[in-house]
Amino acid sequence: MILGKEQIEDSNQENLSRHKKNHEFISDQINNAEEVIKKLIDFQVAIPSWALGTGGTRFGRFPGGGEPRSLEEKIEDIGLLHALNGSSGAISLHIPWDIPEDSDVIKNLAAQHGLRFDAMNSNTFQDQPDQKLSYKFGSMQHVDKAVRKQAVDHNIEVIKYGKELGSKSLTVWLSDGSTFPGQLNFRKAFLNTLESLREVYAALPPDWKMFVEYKAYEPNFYSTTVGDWGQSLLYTSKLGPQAYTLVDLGHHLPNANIEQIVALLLMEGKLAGFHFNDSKYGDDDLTVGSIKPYQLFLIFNELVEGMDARNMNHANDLAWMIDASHNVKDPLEDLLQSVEAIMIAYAQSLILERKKLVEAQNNNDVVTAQEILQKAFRTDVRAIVAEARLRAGGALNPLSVFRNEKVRENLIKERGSKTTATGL
Ligand SMILES: [Mn+2]
Repeated sequence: MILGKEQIEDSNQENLSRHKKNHEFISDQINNAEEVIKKLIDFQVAIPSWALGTGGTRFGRFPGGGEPRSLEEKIEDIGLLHALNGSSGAISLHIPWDIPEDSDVIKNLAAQHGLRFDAMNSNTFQDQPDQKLSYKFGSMQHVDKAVRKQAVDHNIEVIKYGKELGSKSLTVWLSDGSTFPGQLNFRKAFLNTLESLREVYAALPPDWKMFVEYKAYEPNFYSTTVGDWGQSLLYTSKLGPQAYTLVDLGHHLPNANIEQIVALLLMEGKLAGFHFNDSKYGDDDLTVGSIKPYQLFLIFNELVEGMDARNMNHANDLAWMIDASHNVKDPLEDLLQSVEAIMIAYAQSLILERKKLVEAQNNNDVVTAQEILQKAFRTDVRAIVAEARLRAGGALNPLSVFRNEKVRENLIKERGSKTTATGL
């Protein structure tokens, strides 16, 4: 299914006069509205190819129907999102779930939808049907050199697919670790992993980046071999200038100060980018901004401050991606909500009175510092975000267009009600 420009424009016409009022109101309150809108238009969030089907838990999976059956249909789904919000102009692939059979065809199809290929993701956390050696006890950390080599070769193959598609980065997330004390020698596991990562790093094209993602626990519940940002930074520092640490919001122990982690990684020039999601307890699967929107804002505040301090381009110098997958919502509606939450937090951090904040910090004026942060966070910037969408050719209200145009019903008609997308 392809959403026509007229369908979106018709819906925008209906909402236009109310939007104009809201937009004028907010533009009067802040002094950099035009600058914010330009930055919002440039800002694109990559959609992962594995988040387009209903996610499962270990207790079950409840597909909602009309799920994409192929990489082509996944691209079509992301094209729908991008047509609606103008901010989902990139796709991140997981290999081997989404091996492109003909890269040129896939590349052209993506280009037709205005999409580029963001980071490529390898997978050594599952055994594939035709796989020789098992990852049951880890991949790059494995005690058996042959298993480590298999994991390295897989990552090098992922780079090859990425090169064909025009991607410029590889994300390595390892589930390696241990479930019980005594299972693993921590030092040997680290050194094996480092050696394996070095072999993959050596295969990177010169204009590529390698992202090393960390996760505190799950699927291993005693230790994880890339368990936190310190361990990731240790690997990426040893690997070299093309290696960066990737932050996934849901991969921390409860109450971790993620905004501080972000500030320090940025300072060191070692922040790769983000996997956005949210969580109440210890998962990494809920819709961005659904539980802790203030935390999301505080993170964006550090991102903007830190990127500006290094003269970085907000849109291109870091990788922005959603990484969430759960059981109960329409995945496309969920992704629209996540992108909206990201754009709101970004806009709020752009309107923050930064000079005044520095002044308050230098005067140890804690009250004013908090007031400045919360003033930005409590400003309703939705009309600014909507204006950016409108100017980018998207919908003022993406969710209502999605529902009014019966997108899911159409996808079910086209693909059937019993389809299951590859992924989690
Ligand atoms: Mn992730």
